[in-house]
Amino acid sequence: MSNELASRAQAILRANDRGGYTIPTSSGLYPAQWNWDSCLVALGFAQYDMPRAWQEVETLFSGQWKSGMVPSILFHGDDSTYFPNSKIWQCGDAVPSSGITQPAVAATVVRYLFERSEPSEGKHRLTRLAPKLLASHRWFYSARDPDGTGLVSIIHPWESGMDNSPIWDEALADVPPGPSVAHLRKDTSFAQTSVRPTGPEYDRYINLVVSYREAGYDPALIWQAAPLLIADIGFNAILQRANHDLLHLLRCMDDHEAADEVTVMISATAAALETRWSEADGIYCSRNTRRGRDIVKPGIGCLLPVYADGGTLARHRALGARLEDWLNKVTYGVPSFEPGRPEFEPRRYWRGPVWLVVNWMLIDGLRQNGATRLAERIRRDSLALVDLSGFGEYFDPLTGEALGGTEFSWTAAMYLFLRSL
Ligand code: 9WN
Repeated sequence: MSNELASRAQAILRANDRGGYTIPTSSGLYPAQWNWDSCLVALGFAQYDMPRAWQEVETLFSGQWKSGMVPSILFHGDDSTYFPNSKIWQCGDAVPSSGITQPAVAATVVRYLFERSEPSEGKHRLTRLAPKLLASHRWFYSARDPDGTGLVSIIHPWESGMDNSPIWDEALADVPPGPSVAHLRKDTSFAQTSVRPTGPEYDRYINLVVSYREAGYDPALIWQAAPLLIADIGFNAILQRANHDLLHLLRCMDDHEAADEVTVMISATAAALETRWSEADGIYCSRNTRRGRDIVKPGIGCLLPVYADGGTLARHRALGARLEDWLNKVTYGVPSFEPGRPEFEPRRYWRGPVWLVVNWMLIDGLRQNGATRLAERIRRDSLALVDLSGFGEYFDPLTGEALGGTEFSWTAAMYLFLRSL
């Protein structure tokens, strides 16, 4: 572990700081505030500047919609190098934003900050944030699980944060492509086309945006008509973990009524997650809610119940064994999709590359479940990747090469955070 790399990581966070929020990379690829990036970046700031860590999350919540939804992107400034930018989305209550959300890591991060802050400072910050966190969890269940199944559905692959995972392939193929947007894409000017989502995927991503814009971003209309609706295991596991952390925070504040409400969410999701375990496949399966079909594909999200703490110990062991098998097939873990499968592409975005933010979730979950040796293996791989290739957006699990955007905020933050563990 090098102090020089830690200084570089801090320099990246400084360079990507836009005053109260951090853009994912200064390369032009992502010139706005992203939801889960910001929360995870706060874990990096927390290693040396706690007020700045809090501020990152507070700025994100300044863009929360009245409905409770926290958008996936807040466009605070010039967004002309991004497509689709605020002109395409045409929404946002307090701040121009996207009209969809991202994985619910905020409560988990706020708990981390709270537990490491000076008590009166932590309490002061939490008192302002807790009602917002609660509103966002309420929104997840009311807007995205109106039938009360215990599992929320995403309406766009971008909501998962794992944009082009093979998990979405079938559901995305059902989405009409709409007009080609190849000439409007900006991402491929900043990163190689071969490591980004494909043209047909992008056309559908944008066609989904247009259909939600036309529905006025109304949750009820979207629930009825969304061309893509998926109850994803990874997304629900992250939410469930955040439910547990939110419950803890509410108890610390003696807010028993709100704590009871979150307990109900936890019970419903815990029961529902267990129904998604497939003994035959040895994984938790996502579900195509729109089609009423299981998605039996081993993406990294299927391992995240270890982080949610929702499964039984036996299943955690099975997940650990599966994870170890993946690690034995690559040089650096953890690949974002099971190696050896036909869909596995080691260099293409969420179809195989390693992402340190998900590595952290697995490390944390494994440690909680006593699998410290495996957790340490993933932590070592994560730090070694940065040592070898720098602060890329994601990494080839076979060669360790850094791919996508450069000088990436969440990779820098994870380096600082993981070296502290
Ligand atoms: C769409 C910012 C974001 C991450 C996502 C990652 C990628 C955006 C894009 O970049 O998604 O939200 O345009 O490709 O998949 O996880 O939050 O870093």
